[in-house]
Amino acid sequence: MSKTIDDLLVRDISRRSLLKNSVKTGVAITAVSSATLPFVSVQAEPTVAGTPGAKETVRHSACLVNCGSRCALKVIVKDDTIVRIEPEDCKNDDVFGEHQIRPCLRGRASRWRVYSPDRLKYPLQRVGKRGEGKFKRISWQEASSIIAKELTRITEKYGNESIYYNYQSGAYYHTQGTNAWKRLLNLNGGFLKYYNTYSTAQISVATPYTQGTYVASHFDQVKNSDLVVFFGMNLSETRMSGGGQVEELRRALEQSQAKVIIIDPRYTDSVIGEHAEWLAIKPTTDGALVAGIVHTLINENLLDEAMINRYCVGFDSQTLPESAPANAGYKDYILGLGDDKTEKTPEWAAKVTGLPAVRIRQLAREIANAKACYIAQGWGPQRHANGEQTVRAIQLLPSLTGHFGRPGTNTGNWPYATSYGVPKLPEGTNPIKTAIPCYLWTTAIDTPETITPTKLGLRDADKLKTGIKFMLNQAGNALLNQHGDVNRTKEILADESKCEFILVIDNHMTPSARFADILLPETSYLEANDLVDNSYASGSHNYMIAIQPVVTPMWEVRSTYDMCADIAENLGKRQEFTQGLTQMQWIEKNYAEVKSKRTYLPEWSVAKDMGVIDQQIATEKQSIALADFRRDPDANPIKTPSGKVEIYSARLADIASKWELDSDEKITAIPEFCPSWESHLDTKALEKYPLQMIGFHTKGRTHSTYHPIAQLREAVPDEIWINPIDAAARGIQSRDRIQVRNDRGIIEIHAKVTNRIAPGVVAVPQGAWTQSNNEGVDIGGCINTLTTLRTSPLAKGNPQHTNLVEIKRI
Ligand SMILES: Nc1nc2c(c(=O)[nH]1)N[C@H]1C(S)=C(S)[C@@H](COP(=O)(O)OP(=O)(O)OC[C@H]3O[C@@H](n4cnc5c(=O)[nH]c(N)nc54)[C@H](O)[C@@H]3O)O[C@H]1N2
Ligand SMILES: Nc1nc2c(c(=O)[nH]1)N[C@H]1C(S)=C(S)[C@@H](COP(=O)(O)OP(=O)(O)OC[C@H]3O[C@@H](n4cnc5c(=O)[nH]c(N)nc54)[C@H](O)[C@@H]3O)O[C@H]1N2
Ligand code: SF4
Ligand SMILES: [Mo]
Repeated sequence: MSKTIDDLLVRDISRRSLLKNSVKTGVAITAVSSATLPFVSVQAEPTVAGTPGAKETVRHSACLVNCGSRCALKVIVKDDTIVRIEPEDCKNDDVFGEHQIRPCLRGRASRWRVYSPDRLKYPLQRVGKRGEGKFKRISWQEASSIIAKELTRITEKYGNESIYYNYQSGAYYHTQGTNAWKRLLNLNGGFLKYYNTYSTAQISVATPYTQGTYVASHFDQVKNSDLVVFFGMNLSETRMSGGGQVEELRRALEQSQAKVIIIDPRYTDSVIGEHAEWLAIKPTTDGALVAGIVHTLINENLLDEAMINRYCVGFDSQTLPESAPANAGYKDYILGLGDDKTEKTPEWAAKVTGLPAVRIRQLAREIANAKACYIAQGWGPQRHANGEQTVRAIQLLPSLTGHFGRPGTNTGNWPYATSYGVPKLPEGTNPIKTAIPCYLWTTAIDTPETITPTKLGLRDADKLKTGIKFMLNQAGNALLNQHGDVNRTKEILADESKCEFILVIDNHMTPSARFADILLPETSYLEANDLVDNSYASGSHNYMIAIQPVVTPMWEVRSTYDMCADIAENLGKRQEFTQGLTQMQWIEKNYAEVKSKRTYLPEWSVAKDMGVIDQQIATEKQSIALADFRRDPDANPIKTPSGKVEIYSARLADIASKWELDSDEKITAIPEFCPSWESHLDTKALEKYPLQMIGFHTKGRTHSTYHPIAQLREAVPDEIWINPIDAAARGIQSRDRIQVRNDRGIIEIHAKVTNRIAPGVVAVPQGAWTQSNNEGVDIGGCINTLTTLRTSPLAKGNPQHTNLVEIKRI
């Protein structure tokens, strides 16, 4: 008889284990109806039962989610139960680098993730239709053997290129998780690769054409700036850690008191936190704003063209490559001498962007007259259908105005972190070289023959042999929730003749987990051992944290290191996988490697119980991007073919002539503004769906992680932001329940009527768990029910912020 997850959680547990677990956590027996599962589940307060007089002890962990930060957690435990979570102590909060790596509201709430009724407790095998959410409990031995058999069967039948490790970012372990799985798959002969990420597809593909490599100055440099211009950069929500960039920027601004201007369709928390001026731009139009700015700079003689020609090619016709047609430079484009014969005056830009022409002119003068202007873009502006153009246009501004390679300046990009340098479990080498853009995995299941190099960006092969047949989804919810077009994705996944096997490993019964054939429960990071680096967004601040299980891992949850070792054994490769080491021994080995370079560190026997072991700040030299290039561009060329900033890219001109593009798509040699499909300039689509809808990364979650925590849902409610003008036209008030629709689906969500969003634009916090009602309406309010599987022209990246919708009150 098939069983639902309710049966498993409630009825299948023996009375004995039920009692044992409920004593331990107080929540294990909470019933979770599968009908309400993806939504907010009722949570019970973990009760501290057991030994009378038990003492509180302190244990150390870290929050390993993908918010770019990495916060140390001081966990107060009593009788093997987490009582509360505090920030770690610090040496001296006044000193940058000795300061507190303060966790945000999510990290502080993470005991609720551990004790959530949605926790996966045992290995499960699907018994109903795929996606239905019906599973039976199996043993770890059975699970390992089934996985090894399927891996062997599918590899033998279709080849290793049919095995796929899906994009994911749920837990940045060093010795379990991703590295363990990839190590296992590599031992099995490899797997189909992907390139890009859901975060930065457009910026990572477009940047090399203009700047050679992606580089940026640490925010610390803002201490030397007098002006800061941010395009869609919302550090106050996306970098909330005390060990992250919001803290670095705050300290730098305190020193320089620089003026901050933030260009964003929303008046974000950062506008408030940075005392900034807000310019409410329409989504997808930053490239037009840049053009309007450059028009003013030319018109008012504010550019040093000799300087520009020293560092850049393709601004004017003098520096165009030979292959370029006449009048193909950016200056000609701006002055209306290019193909489109349109002068990019501030008045032209005002019509496109929604910003006043007078403010565009003023902004140009402010940037030109600044002593050191720090220009950066978040990744929201590029997560669009014309994102590549936006990226390159913003990158032009520092080059044209000379605000690069000097103290207080930047490159137009968002800096990463200087990492501390903690090693990871080696992945091994993947013999398969073929790679697809990560957003196209659904296409690689459904219509693999359509993925070619010139149509959909296939790399290192002319076509795919079979498409994806085995899907491995570890610590990710992009099998459904975080991917585009949820309704279409469900159909593709449900077809068992296409993708034949789906393995999911998670902590929670997420919308993706429900599509698993085998579903495995991993430890949460509060139950794991590891040694971890600061993450990619801590800026110049870098550090190393030892994490330890703060409580005994509950139920049958396990580290994926041990799971992979067992599967390897079934494949006859245990020794090759482990090299005779336990996970703990790998951790010790990694520490020894770090200590060999930093001899001042304590012995591991001491370090393993310290939580934060060491904190450092990058040197000034590491902090200013392009400093050598600025000083002497001939001696220190950047990594473009010309060695200079390529405003005109001959490589892009070549791609544009060879790739197959749709009639509404464009790749151009210079970063001209290309109106986007499904934007306010797509007049045909606009008739049916008159509002532009963007998503944003909310402080209430990290993507979909932390979603089922009721306290967070109450503190940061999921609401769609609507301007009062658009709300009044539809009779909508704050807290009204509304439907948002387009051809791909319908979601329900509460309204937030606010002047904090530009008219004509609505914004939905991304990451809410999708949940369909009987009519197919997503009452969970997941934005990806409305997003598209179409990709951007050059990067073939996810345009998840480019959507047109209509809304109505229910
Ligand atoms: N709290 C929290 N923090 C996170 C995450 C999270 O889920 N929650 N996710 C982490 C991850 S993995 C990533 S990749 C980063 C994401 O960081 P980003 O990609 O930068 O975050 P977004 O919120 O998507 O976009 C940033 C801002 O861009 C604005 N924006 C959207 N479209 C446009 C446009 O066309 N032009 C301009 N000028 N602005 C635009 C949005 O309103 C938003 O305020 O955040 C990381 N940090
Ligand atoms: N519409 C829209 N969609 C977006 C975005 C957007 O801006 N708009 N942003 C995109 C971006 S930038 C990103 S990076 C992706 C992120 O997408 P994902 O990488 O899928 O991130 P999460 O949704 O946080 O899913 C992480 C999963 O890991 C699980 N997890 C957490 N800890 C552990 C652990 O220790 N072990 C295991 N096995 N599992 C664990 C969590 O329960 C969760 O299900 O989403 C993308 N999707
Ligand atoms: S979600 Fe990010 S900022 Fe918040 S505690 Fe975790 S690592 Fe720190
Ligand atoms: Mo991301």
